Amino acid sequence: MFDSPHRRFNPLTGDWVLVSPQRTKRPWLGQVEKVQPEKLPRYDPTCYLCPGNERAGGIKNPDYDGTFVFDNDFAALTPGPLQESHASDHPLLVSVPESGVCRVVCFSPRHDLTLPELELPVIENIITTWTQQTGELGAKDFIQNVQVFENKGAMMGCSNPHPHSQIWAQSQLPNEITKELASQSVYFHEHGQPLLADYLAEERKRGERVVFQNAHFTALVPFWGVWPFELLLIAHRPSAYLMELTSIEITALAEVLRQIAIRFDNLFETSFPYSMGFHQAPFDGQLHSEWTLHAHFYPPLLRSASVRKFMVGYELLAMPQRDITPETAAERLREVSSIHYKKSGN
Ligand code: H2U
Ligand code: ZN
Repeated sequence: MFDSPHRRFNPLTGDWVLVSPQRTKRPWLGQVEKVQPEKLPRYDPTCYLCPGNERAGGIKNPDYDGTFVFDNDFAALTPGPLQESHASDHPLLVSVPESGVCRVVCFSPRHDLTLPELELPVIENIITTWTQQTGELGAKDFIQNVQVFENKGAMMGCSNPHPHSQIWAQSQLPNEITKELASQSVYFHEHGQPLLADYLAEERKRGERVVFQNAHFTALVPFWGVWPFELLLIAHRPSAYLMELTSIEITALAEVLRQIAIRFDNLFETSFPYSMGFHQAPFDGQLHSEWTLHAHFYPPLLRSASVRKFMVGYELLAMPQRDITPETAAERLREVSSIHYKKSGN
């Protein structure tokens, strides 16, 4: 059915992606090299995230033993209610003020252990920290959106290998949330069901794009995925915010996150780079029955630890394009071992 070029529609954003399955057979002239992973120490005296070390600006980290949260020393947003007015003197030169809070969340004191290498209770603790932070920041009267995300790997612009994530909370909705809110609202209005709940039910019935699932979450390669091994992680129970998760659901989410990260690493036997983040409903005091808590994983690697997908010419100028189909990507992620390659000694 999907052997020839076609477009697929992303109902969450309204965007289209061009899929060219016939191109996966084209000859590859580039190098496919094995990248030797850098062996990191448990503690790095030069790391600004390790316990007890000094950060830029002179603040000293505590001797933390769980997660560690701090205000980003180079925050992209500054807190407080919007003050100055940006009255535009031309309709084509529009700007509005923005305010917010940026934080960094270290996963654990260990400089050398990434998400797939951490034990389940440590991952549960990370989720609990994201949840508490979301609750605290979302409750501020000048905050409308809380974006929890992780950039993993130098390829994704991550500045420090010490495993950490970030939270940017801001006073207005960013582009992706605006698009997803509009699509989910229209769908809910027309069908009386959340868009992602209906999508999830269909994907679980079909199974071909599902990578891993447990009783509370499903990770799948979305039908409209753009990146080769893109994943969408969807909550089974209708929920709009991390704070709605029960302790059982937090454990289930930790298991799915761990499984995704292990399978990613095993695919090319490398510390698999990606940007991931949770999409929660706006913090605007409204009841968001249309929203389903979910996370997106956008990994750039295509065929080895060093060969990545570039979003360049056609993608920048026209629309996203992919060769390997979401169905093939899902199959590959299902087939790899569920035990981390470093642990299994493969
Ligand atoms: P990455 O997740 O992209 O690596 O970003 C790490 C963040 O850490 C980055 O936003 C912040 C940078 O501003 N940072 C500090 O807050 N303090 C420091 O001492 C260095 C980096
Ligand atoms: Zn460190």
